[in-house]
Amino acid sequence: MRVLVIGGDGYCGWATALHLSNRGHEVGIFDSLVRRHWDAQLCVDTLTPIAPIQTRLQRWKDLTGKEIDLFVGDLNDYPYLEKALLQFQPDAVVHFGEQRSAPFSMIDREHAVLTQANNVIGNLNLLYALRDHFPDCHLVKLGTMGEYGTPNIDIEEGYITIEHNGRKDTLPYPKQPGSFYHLSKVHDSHNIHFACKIWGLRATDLNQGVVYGVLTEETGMDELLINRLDYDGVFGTALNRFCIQAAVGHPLTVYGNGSQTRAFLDIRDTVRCIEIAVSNPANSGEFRVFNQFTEMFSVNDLAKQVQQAGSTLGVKVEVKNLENPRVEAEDHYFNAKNTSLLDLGLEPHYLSDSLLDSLLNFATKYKGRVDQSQILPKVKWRR
Ligand code: NAD
Ligand code: USQ
Repeated sequence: MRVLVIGGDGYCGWATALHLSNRGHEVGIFDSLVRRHWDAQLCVDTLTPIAPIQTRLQRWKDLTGKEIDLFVGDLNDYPYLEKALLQFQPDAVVHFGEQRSAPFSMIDREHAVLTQANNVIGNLNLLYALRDHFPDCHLVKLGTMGEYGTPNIDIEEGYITIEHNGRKDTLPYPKQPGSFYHLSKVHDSHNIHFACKIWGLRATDLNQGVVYGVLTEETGMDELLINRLDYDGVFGTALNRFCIQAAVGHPLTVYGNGSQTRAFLDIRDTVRCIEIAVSNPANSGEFRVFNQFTEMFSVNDLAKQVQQAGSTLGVKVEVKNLENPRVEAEDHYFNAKNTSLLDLGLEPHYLSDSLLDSLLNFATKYKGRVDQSQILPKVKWRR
């Protein structure tokens, strides 16, 4: 299949583009490279030294003989988007190309507006371009488990059947997101659902949990293919941050009492889930929703596991409970379904000691690049 990966220079997108190319798909990357720019603006950097996108792609070609087309442009530049799609002729578009940090979206009004304009309008542009030129193309859109929030009932995959006053219907699952970023994903989901209904587009919304890990089969093939690994207080995510904190001897930054629970998956499962979604397209007019995660952990569970992995490597890991910079429930019910991708053949990589050891070793290898002043959270949700 011809698969265009939007956001293909990012953490999930880069690993996915290489994986799909390795599996024999014709892959194109569309990316504005704005994430590298946001890092520079915030004075933060990935733990791992990532090569320029052109160098990455040249190395991939030299190693495997496989060519990946590159389109450097912004989803919000509609004429460029149309031109790229017409040139590439996709069968499927995988859309990762958004501002994806909750703290970034909560810095101030400008960052909230930037996040929602970038994400919601970019996605809407893509929907129009598909309607006008590729109505049969399968849109695989990255959503987030955070769209659901933490309701006091089980979380279903996108829809819930409700009986009310003697009548019954299957309706979109209620959304209670916890940041202006997570809200942008809810707005995207609504727009995609509506576009499928009125124009007969086909789409899969992948409500992904927090991704951890750095190595995939492909990105591990060469230093020039190395993936990004964020650890700073804005773009770094929980488990990845904890491993890097452990490697540099910084106490693990547990926000609040640490009982807040989230859904997680290994980046090796991210790339596989996308492959599964691409290979099993939604029907025309269908807005399909899969919950993309393999396990649920509280922040305390993660901290304990990193502590244990540290002790087997002789590293003493301290944990520090910080005042929670976010407004979020800490003690809450959390039980989400994730059977759709498993039914389609996903074989999960569960969080294990060996993964934590290798992540810790990886973090130790690059620890000289860590700027400790970027570890503590600086963005607060409250006024
Ligand atoms: P990332 O920041 O590493 O990558 C995103 C890429 O999209 C960047 O290369 C950026 O330059 C590009 N981009 C952003 N806006 C663009 C635009 N308007 N036009 C073109 N390119 C644009 O993020 P990631 O961690 O790889 O996340 C990818 C997607 O997966 C996001 O949509 C995110 O919401 C979702 N997701 C990520 C995680 C996670 O833990 N990392 C978890 C769940 C969902
Ligand atoms: N947390 C800590 N300490 C830290 C970092 C985070 O306790 O140092 C806590 C947060 O308070 C939160 C949880 O860990 O309760 C998850 O935070 P996170 O920063 O790891 O993840 P989040 O902000 O939810 O965002 C990430 C990605 C986002 C994706 C989302 C999936 O950045 O793109 O959408 O994970 S999910 O969480 O399922 O919505």
